Amino acid sequence: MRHTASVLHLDLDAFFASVEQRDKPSLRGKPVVVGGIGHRGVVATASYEARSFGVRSAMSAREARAKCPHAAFLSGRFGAYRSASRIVMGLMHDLSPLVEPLSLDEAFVDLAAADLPDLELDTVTRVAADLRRRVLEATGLTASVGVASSKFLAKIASDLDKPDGLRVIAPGTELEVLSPMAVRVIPGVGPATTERLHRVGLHTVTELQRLSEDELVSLLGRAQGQSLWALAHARDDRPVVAEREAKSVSVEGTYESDITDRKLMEALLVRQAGEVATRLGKQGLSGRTVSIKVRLHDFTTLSRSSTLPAPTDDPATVARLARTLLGDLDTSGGVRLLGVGVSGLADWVQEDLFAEVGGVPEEPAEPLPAIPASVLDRRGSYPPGVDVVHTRFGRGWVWGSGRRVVTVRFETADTPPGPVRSFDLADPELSRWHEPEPDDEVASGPGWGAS
Ligand code: TTP
Ligand code: MG
Repeated sequence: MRHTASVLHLDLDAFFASVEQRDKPSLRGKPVVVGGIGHRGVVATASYEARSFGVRSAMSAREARAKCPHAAFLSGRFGAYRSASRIVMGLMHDLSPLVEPLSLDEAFVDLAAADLPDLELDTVTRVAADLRRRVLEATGLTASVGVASSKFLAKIASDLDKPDGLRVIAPGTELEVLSPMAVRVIPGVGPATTERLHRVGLHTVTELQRLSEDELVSLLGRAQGQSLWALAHARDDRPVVAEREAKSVSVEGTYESDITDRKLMEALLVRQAGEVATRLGKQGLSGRTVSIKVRLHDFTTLSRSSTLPAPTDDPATVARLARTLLGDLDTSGGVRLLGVGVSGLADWVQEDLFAEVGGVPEEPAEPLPAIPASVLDRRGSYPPGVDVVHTRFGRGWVWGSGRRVVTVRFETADTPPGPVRSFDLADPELSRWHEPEPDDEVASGPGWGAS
């Protein structure tokens, strides 16, 4: 714990749903649910209006529909979420070189590494308010911000006035804020530990504080007991760790219907590996680390990577590693996104690498299936919420589709709520519209480009 409130935590409010309300004026102030909307779908997030009906992240779409049948159920637009995230992360980097992203919509900023006259409460409060204002101006999204003397308290603080809140916990008052809270606010206290603590009558942090460190260790084991004891006393010295610069070249694809056929997944990875290798070749680059990214039907996103002894730009090598990495993942529920990336880039290739090291498994003998055109062609597919453009009516979003009819609401972030019109699914004047992404073939971070 520091003597100054110099750790800032920012978390965007109802992130995916807020991006949807920003870009779809007719949904502002209304219940919106984003996630897998099919029969096995799971809610990724819900707008605060939908939350008031009891809709929550990770709930099944079916339950969400029962609780809030009049909500707009949208399938998600990751390109739009990614570009909003990039802008917000950039604003935090403008403030301090030490930014630690936790997810697309959440990060810690170390204000002690920022160029500020001092770290007095007035100063950090002004800086936090400025940051919230800049985020709103640049993205149209509200962020909740907390500032405190440690990561743990800063994260608690950002939740205190959520949504659209700002809370600064003055150094010296940490225990006042923390003690009355429920034990589950402590990182590492999940449902199982909460249940265990409840069974011995421990519900609040105050109650935890009455136990000695040894008592907590005997209850929960050494590692968890010690960490819980420290956090219950607001002791947290974890530093803000800046994300490492990780240049990469990557390709990914999202698929309209979940892919369950393992061989088809492998065929898609092989195709993407080829595209990644082509991009590497064009830029005269090679890389040591091959990664795959898999988003399951319930929006859980997994990644796996494997590092070679020396850089490669060989499509077959990238493909073989990607297929091997897929082998470690349980994809039986189906996947909606696959991606292949190469990082650890160098501007040279070691020739004939695997003749020497033999580090990559042999190509499996079984041939892969051809990829059906329908998997790759998204032009004729209109899940609810996606952006479209009509040659005469302009830009809009899919309100619903079925029985060969697509219904579109013609509006964008910059227009008033717009009219709804229906079209034949095969109408040649109607097509999907994709936000132009910045040139991120060589991107910072995981840097997944679109395929
Ligand atoms: P959160 O910050 O946990 O949630 P949120 O931003 O929607 O709402 P708030 O912070 O106001 O409570 O997660 C950020 C985004 O991550 C969220 O908009 C959607 C996505 N997400 C999932 O895809 N699945 C999940 O289970 C969760 C919790 C979030
Ligand atoms: Mg959030």
